[in-house]
Amino acid sequence: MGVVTPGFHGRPRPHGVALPPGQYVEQGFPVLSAGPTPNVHLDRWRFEVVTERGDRQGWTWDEFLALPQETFTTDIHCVTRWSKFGTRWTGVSLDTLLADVESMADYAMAGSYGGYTTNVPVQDLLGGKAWVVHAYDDKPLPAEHGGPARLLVPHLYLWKSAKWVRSLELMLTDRHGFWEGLGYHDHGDPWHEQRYQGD
Ligand SMILES: Nc1nc2c(c(=O)[nH]1)N[C@H]1C(S)=C(S)[C@@H](COP(=O)(O)O)O[C@H]1N2
Ligand SMILES: [Mo]
Repeated sequence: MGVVTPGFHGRPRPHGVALPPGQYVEQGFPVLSAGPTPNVHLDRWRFEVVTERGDRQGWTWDEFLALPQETFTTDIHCVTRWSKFGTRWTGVSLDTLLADVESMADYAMAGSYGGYTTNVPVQDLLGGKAWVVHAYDDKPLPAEHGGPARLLVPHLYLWKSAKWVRSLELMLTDRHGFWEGLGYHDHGDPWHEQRYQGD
């Protein structure tokens, strides 16, 4: 019928089902950065995977864009208690980026241009759960939200989704990233309110 219902966005959400505990729904898209927004030139951009043996596999911007791309819609959840429903992204699955990488590692450290780091279990990066994204709402990802490209692990709190991502280091033993070293959780599952170490 083509009827547009004002104020209605996305699929119906039974009360309490899609919002993790302690979160509220945010209509805007807040920017949370621990430092200045780095200016990353596309001709010098690289994304690199480093294994526990020191083997490296990297992509230039053109090589990265030539990989199979996925466009998907997902909810995101920030530990500062805002959640945003129905965000639309385009990027490359970590399943694709790790397909030819030989590793026994259970842990990964994402590293960003500008120096931010965050640790994520490898299990949370595989199985269609994580991407390196370069478009938001079908437009190039704005720099303040992590452009040219950011990690997106939407089933974990958003601090795990490193903006301006540059590398993924695979590790046999876990280490703390930036916020984890300041007391935030190593896993960060919003459905289990894993906000701080010990939660
Ligand atoms: N490189 C980098 N990535 C980062 C951060 C940061 O400070 N630097 N902040 C994290 C935090 S705490 C959150 S909540 C999200 C915020 O993403 P947004 O600014 O696109 O909302 O980015 C995460 N990724
Ligand atoms: Mo955050």
